[in-house]
Amino acid sequence: MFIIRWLLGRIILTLNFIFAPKKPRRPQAEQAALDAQTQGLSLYQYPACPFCVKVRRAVRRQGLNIATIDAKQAANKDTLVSQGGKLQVPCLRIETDGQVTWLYESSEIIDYLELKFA
Ligand SMILES: N[C@@H](CCC(=O)N[C@@H](CS)C(=O)NCC(=O)O)C(=O)O
Repeated sequence: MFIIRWLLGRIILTLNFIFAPKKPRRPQAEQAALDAQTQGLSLYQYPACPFCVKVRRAVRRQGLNIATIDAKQAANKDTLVSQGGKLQVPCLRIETDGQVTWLYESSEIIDYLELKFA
């Protein structure tokens, strides 16, 4: 079972690499303004999780720079569970004006980003 999951993960990562979506090209100032808006966002994820890949592709397609946090690492996993509420990735940590919210579900994360930054 572990081998099959590992293999599927490698296939997903390879396909994602080969068919990586194009980042939009923006004027530097526009990108900098966008980066300032996304500074409070971080994506808790696993590298080879298909739902995480889906979100990372959407992030790339939108040309957003959002920090990715590997939830496989014990400290990050603990933070996700204790502050987010459960161990499930992807999860978007949203910090605005000192307030933190945790958004689970890949489709909801993508909808949120499209609504906010499209
Ligand atoms: N419906 C969720 C599914 C997410 C999901 O199943 N994530 C798996 C990883 S692929 C997970 O977090 N499993 C918990 C674990 O690995 O402990 C979504 O679309 O985001």
